[in-house]
Amino acid sequence: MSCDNCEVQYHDYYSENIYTWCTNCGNYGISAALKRALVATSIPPHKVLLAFDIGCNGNGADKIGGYRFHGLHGRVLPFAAGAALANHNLKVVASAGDGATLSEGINHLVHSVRNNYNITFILHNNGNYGLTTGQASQTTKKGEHMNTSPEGVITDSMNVARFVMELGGSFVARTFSGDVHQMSHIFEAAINHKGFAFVEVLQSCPTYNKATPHEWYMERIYDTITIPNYDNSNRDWAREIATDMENKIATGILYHDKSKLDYYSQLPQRQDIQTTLVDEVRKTDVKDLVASFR
Ligand SMILES: Cc1ncc(C[n+]2csc(CCOP(=O)(O)OP(=O)(O)O)c2C)c(N)n1
Repeated sequence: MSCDNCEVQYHDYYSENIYTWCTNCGNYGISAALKRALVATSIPPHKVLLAFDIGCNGNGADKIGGYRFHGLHGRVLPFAAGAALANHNLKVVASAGDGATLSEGINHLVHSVRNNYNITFILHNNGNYGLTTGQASQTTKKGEHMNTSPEGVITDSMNVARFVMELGGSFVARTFSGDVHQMSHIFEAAINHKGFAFVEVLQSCPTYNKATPHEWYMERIYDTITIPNYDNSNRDWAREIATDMENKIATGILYHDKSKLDYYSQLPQRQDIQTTLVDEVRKTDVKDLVASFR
């Protein structure tokens, strides 16, 4: 569908490709919630770029309509940020695993948060490197027995939502792959946020992460809407509730700073310019420049 004013429907994001994830993988729910959020925000497929990292999460790249990119492990964020800066008429939603994001790509996470690029980032946190068959990641629980740590993981697990808050993230949410309803609403809010919207999805991995199955999360998660008078513009409060990852795990939009300006909006040289960088490059004749290298 390429009509700008047509009503966006769920089947506009349909893909005929067959899913290859394991039975009960959290990626099914995440993929469905993303489609629902794109429909709810009335974004037609030709107005969105869905950028995927490498991993089980990335195998969702051809299971959805729209412009899609499937890149290098750990590098989805610089690609997504570049696309958003070059063409701010496109909504950009990037997805990646915890392995990619918190190891090879952690520098990109840090600077994407700091720069507040106008993108939505969905972290598929299944607590391991799924596609390469269950090595420990930075969010694997301490003590868990994994393929590369048969005696148990000896390092502390990382609290990534708190990490992003400490970096000054403007939108920090946490949700659960088993709750498509909550995920859809959070993705929708993230897409509507102007700036870097970080969404951690606690994802069950039934094949390789035996410590935190679907049921483990079901017994522990709660929604911040159940906290009386919870104010998600209060960063100290958000930090406090984001800390516990063992007993009572907070989900919802944990922190939201609506006043922080995104990167592009702060560039004085781009103020009042209606064209995108993509338009401008298209209009530039580079023949002479190229000839100068011969
Ligand atoms: C630069 C690079 N490093 C490593 C790999 C190998 N590799 C492919 S998928 C993967 C694990 C992915 O784990 P994660 O990012 O957590 O995503 P998941 O599969 O769990 O969704 C690795 C290490 C690669 N393809 N490219």
